[in-house]
Amino acid sequence: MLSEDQVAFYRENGYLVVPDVVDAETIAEMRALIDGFVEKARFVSENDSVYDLELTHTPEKPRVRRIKTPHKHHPRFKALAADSRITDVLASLLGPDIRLHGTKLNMKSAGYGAAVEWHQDWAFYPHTNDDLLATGLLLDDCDIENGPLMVLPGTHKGPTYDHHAEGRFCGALDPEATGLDFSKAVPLTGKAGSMTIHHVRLVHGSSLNTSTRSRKLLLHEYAAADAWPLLGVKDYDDFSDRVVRGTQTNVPRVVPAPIRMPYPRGDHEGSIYENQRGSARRYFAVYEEERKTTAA
Ligand SMILES: O=C(O)CCC(=O)C(=O)O
Repeated sequence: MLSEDQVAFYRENGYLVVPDVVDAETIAEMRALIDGFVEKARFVSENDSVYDLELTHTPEKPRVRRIKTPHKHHPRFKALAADSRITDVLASLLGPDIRLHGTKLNMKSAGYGAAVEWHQDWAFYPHTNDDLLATGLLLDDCDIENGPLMVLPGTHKGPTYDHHAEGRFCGALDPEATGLDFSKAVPLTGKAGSMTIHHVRLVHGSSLNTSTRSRKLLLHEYAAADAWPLLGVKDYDDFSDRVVRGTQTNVPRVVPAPIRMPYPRGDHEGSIYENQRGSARRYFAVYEEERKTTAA
């Protein structure tokens, strides 16, 4: 459970870092599982439903940028997303009934871990109310050099920015058009086992990993169970199965919040990394090796 001060801080700023949420044994188990996934990426040459590959990936040197929806690919990931060490913390922010919206594991490997441009998760999946957040379980120690998640405090109370380029959804906002002061961004650093929390409307991004250490961040997106997705429910059984705490409801709570729909869809669908290839203006640096590959 969070303290009253932590809840007040989250409501005001839109983020939190909670230390020691999971133990060293769980971290070691997750790392071993991930190493197995990366090893199997040798046999994959293109992005698919499991892997988002770095542009410089080869079978000899497998380079995984993201494991997509890990909870669908291994029961241990699914169990962790429903682990009460995480969901009990979130009950202080979302209420007792909580649904998992999605999961992703962003790898940010040493030497080539790619940046993620500034965006609001809300631009990807608007709901009937905005009681949604994402947690980031730090599977490695994370400091300013290995590409921490960066957030702009208080922006969860502001507008929903346009995440389109040339009329198509690109999953990134135009840093110049927003007038936001990115020098005020706060890096969410901490020891492995800590958990970051950011509100669904908070502007965030993250820079290159310029260190010799990896930065694995296991992201879980959660919604209050009475927040229903405006893009619709494709599979009601799966939707209900994703209630990780409390009970399901078919009575959505509707609260006004600024919304932009992520349509028309972008040229590069599949994950935020693919989406953001369509963004016209970049804020974060790109590795030279990746720049050459994109240009080629
Ligand atoms: O990996 C990160 O640091 C940021 C990831 C993120 O914001 C996202 O995948 O939506």
